[in-house]
Amino acid sequence: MRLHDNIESGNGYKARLILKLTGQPFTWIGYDTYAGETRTPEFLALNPVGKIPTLELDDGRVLPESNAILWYCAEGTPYLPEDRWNRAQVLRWMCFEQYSHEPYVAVARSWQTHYPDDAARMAQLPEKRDRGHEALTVMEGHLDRHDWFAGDAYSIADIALYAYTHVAPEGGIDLAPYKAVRAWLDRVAVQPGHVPIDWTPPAA
Ligand SMILES: N[C@@H](CCC(=O)N[C@@H](CS)C(=O)NCC(=O)O)C(=O)O
Repeated sequence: MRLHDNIESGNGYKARLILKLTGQPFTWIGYDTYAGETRTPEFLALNPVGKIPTLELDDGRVLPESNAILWYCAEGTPYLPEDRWNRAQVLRWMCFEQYSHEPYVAVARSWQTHYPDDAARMAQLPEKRDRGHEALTVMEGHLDRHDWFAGDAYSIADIALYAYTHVAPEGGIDLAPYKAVRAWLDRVAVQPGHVPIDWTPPAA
């Protein structure tokens, strides 16, 4: 498999982490998304949305969307539960991540890191951070009563939410008020096979 990716990306990290945890070999191909490298005709032929992560299977099929990649790579492994209710919980938290978390927590990080001199973006940053805190408050409420997001085990729901939560301070979102979230981040980071966001597979 070939993973089209960007090393800073939390969405890309989800794919890197599940491939590493499940021991699936892959070739890593990096793009500078800020320089428009995913908007070339060649890349758009691969993924018309023009975004990483994009997973290219050995038979030529192409799977975009980080959470779809998580699902595909985790099928048949302990990272995707078999129980019907717990699978629905995985999907529920992944939808929450894409609609109520990533657009704020990830965007605040991206803008603060890459566009600190862009007055229009900086004017919107407080609103992004506020919405990020709303998402973290929801997570704190869940993690106050549970160790994991879906059922009683580490799953791709945790990976989906870990990817941008653990780097939220890079977007000016302080995690100090979220004790249960911080304890969960620590639990994720000590899972066997865990790798940090800037890990890439050794070159073949
Ligand atoms: N919903 C997508 C979002 C992917 C996404 O936003 N990718 C960004 C990097 S994190 C990207 O490729 N941006 C480049 C561009 O839009 O040109 C997913 O979860 O994979």
